[in-house]
Amino acid sequence: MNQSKAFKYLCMSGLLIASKLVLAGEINVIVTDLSGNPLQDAVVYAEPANKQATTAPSAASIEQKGRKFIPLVTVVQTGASVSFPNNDTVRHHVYSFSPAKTFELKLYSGVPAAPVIFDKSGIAVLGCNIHDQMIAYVNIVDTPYFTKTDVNGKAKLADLPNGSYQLKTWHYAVSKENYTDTQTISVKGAEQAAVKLDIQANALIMTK
Ligand SMILES: [Cu+2]
Repeated sequence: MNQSKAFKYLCMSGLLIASKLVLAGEINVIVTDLSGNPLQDAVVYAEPANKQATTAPSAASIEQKGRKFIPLVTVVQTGASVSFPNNDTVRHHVYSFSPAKTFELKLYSGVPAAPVIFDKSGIAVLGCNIHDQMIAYVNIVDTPYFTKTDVNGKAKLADLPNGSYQLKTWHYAVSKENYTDTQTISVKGAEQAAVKLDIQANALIMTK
């Protein structure tokens, strides 16, 4: 390779690296109630306008401990398998009657042999037949770009290819059942979004 060719080669690889950096967009989201109080455990996800090559869904786990489901809210991509390890000394009987996923894990201790596959998008509400106070939510989404808000109501969707997205936000305490806030957002770099949800304050569950 002569000098000018080597220079061209260097320039091209530099451009490749630069274009990769530019392509990695993100959305920083803050979710509050109508009075501006931050909402923890809101599910935030971005659906690309142009469907990307599908990414295999990651598995998840919802533990039972202290007669609670941990975590309270889980978000998975459609097709994900979820295991339900029982780490209590009492037995649990986990079920969901939700159309998004109807299933039952009859009275068991330890880890059930087979995980549950959440093969349809939507929201599944989980309960336990023995312990009425036990509740958990699984939001099944058709995109690999999803997360949950932290205690400050903040969430970051990172590594998004540039383009147009439907940014969707859901919270289990929202007044209108299964309401999902939707806004269109164009991702070119580090984007910001604010979402206000009409929630029932008395429906908030303390996880700490
Ligand atoms: Cu139970």
